[in-house]
Amino acid sequence: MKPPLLLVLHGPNLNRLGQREPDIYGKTTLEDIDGMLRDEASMLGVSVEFVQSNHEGVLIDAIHHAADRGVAGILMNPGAFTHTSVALRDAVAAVGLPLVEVHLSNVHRREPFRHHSYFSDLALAVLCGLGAEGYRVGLRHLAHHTLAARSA
Ligand code: CA2
Repeated sequence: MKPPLLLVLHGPNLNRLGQREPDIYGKTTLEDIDGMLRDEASMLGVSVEFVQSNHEGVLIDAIHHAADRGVAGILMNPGAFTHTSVALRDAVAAVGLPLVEVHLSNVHRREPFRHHSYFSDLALAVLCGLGAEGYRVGLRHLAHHTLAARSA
């Protein structure tokens, strides 16, 4: 049997990680995070694919495409779209894939407009404030959930 395929989605501006605002987002680059997740995925027995986009429609298309290809779950940091995008939320709800939401920073310690997420009530789990480690924990949770669902 083929290993389950998980999609990691990175929202707007996350391609600049490690280049600015290290006090909030840390010094780790997006390439570092993807590399760490690739290693973690091979230990967990899952495959991973990565998409980063600064464009809402590209992220929506990636979610639709994931469902059409039999992707088993999504690990997503929607970036600022977390707080603004009904359209991206609707895409996640429409495909019904298991979602884990991750944020590098603790959004609840920040400005009030970051306290609401359009995704949290759809998510299996929400991780925030753990920095890059949150992605690792999130991937692990999603992999265990997916593998358990498959053998049920
Ligand atoms: O804490 C997170 O992971 C966020 O999702 C990051 C978003 C922010 O809008 C959310 O409220 C919380 C912003 C990502 C911007 O990333 C940057 C990276 C380097 C330099 C500047 C921004």
